[in-house]
Formats: sequence, structure tokens, C-alpha cells
Amino acid sequence: MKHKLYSQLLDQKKAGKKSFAVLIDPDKVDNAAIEQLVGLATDAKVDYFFVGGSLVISNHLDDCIRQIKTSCNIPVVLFPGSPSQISRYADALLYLSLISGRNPELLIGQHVVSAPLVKKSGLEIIPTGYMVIDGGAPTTVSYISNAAPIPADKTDIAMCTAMAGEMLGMKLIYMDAGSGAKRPITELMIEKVAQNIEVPLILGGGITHPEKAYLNCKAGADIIVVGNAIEKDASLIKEISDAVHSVPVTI
Ligand code: 1GP
Repeated sequence: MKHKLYSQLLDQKKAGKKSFAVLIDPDKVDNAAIEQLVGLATDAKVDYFFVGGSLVISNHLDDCIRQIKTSCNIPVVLFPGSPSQISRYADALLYLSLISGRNPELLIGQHVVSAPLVKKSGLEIIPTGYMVIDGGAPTTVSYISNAAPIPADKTDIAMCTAMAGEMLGMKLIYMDAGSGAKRPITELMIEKVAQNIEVPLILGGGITHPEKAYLNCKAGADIIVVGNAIEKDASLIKEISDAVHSVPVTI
């Protein structure tokens, strides 16, 4: 199994460098929009494209990724909302287990069903402990997952969940307030989690300002993911990328 992208993530973390990922929902972009996003992301030195959505309705995933890959060198990471969202054209797959919920289907059930397909894809598979944190409003992910999110002020639950995920072998922890969350995750919770795990920490959901991305990184997030806000204002790509990359290196 390949480990190229994960090694890169570990190297970045070891060097204390923060990264920025632009999330693309294949349902929401046409060819022209992808071209624009790729151009802006390349200029802004974006580190990764994450591709996926809680619902992917169209059959556009392969085409979307192929278009990105032919126009730039930014790695494409699948962030699937369901087992059907697999494309061999991507560089890696976040193999998500919803460790904050108690829905066995999303902890292990869907993985069992899709395992042969996932293996056959030849993708780099990165086991990821996915934690949904209450973002102040029901988001698509909280509805679809049929699992209660971790309350926003329960930092200890978040910490213990992330620790358990890491000890179970998860190579990344992804804390998500859900796309378009009203309240992004607090720095207090990020700090608590980051101080108690060694694997890279991905952070997303409801981030709309460069300052928030900066503070999240200062609190311990390693990769900031933004989707919704960029769909509304693509100029944020550069602002947020600059903010994330300006965080002082801490090792
Ligand atoms: C959602 O973490 C991502 O799963 C990004 O959220 O779309 O709110 O930026 P936004």
C-alpha cells in the first residue's frame, strides 16, 4: 500500500508547518468553476484539494478529479460521504470512521461492504477518525449520519474520543462542525485535542474568515479545510491560504 501523501503530512507536522485544503463538492461545480478554483488555488499555494460531499448526487466525481489533476499538481484527497464516492484518479482516500457517533454502519458497516472496491482502487488509504462537533445547526452530515454530534462545549469528550481513535490506529483525526456550520469549533476544544494526540489534526466546518483559520492553527490544527465560504467568495482562497501559511512554525 502507498504511503506517499501521509508521509508528506507527517513531515509537515514534524516541521510545524500548517496546511490549507480547499473542499470541492462535485455536485456544486461545473468545468468552468473547477478551472477557476484550480487557478486561484495554484496562485495561492493551496496544499490540497479535498473532494467529496455528504451527498454526491451527480456522476461527476471522476471527471471533476481528472480535470483537477490535468491542470495542477495539487494533491487530490477523497473525503467521501458514502462508499460510492471513490475515484482511482485521486491521490489518497480519507478512510473515515465516524468515531464521535454510535452508528455502527458508519463506524465499520459500510467499510466492510466497500472494502474490496476500496482495495482494488489502488488508492493510498488513510484511516481517519472522523469527529462531528455540534456547529449550532443541523448540518447535512449530522442528519445523514444519524448520529449525535459531540456538544460544542464538551472538550473532554472530544479529547477522549480523539485519543481513543488514535490508540485504535487512526492515522488522522478530522474534527468537523459540518459544512456551513453556524459555529465553528472552538480553539479551546482544538487545543485540548491537539495536546493529547500525535497524529495530524484536520479541522473544518463553518470557517469563513482568515483570522479563524489562523487561530485554529495556533490552537493546534494541522490542516484547515474550507468549502462553503469559498463557494460563496472564491477570493477567500488566497486570504485563508496566506493566513494558514503565516502561522509561526512551532515544533
Ligand atoms: C465540511 O469540513 C468541511 O465537512 C468544510 O466545511 O463547507 O463549512 O467550510 P465548510
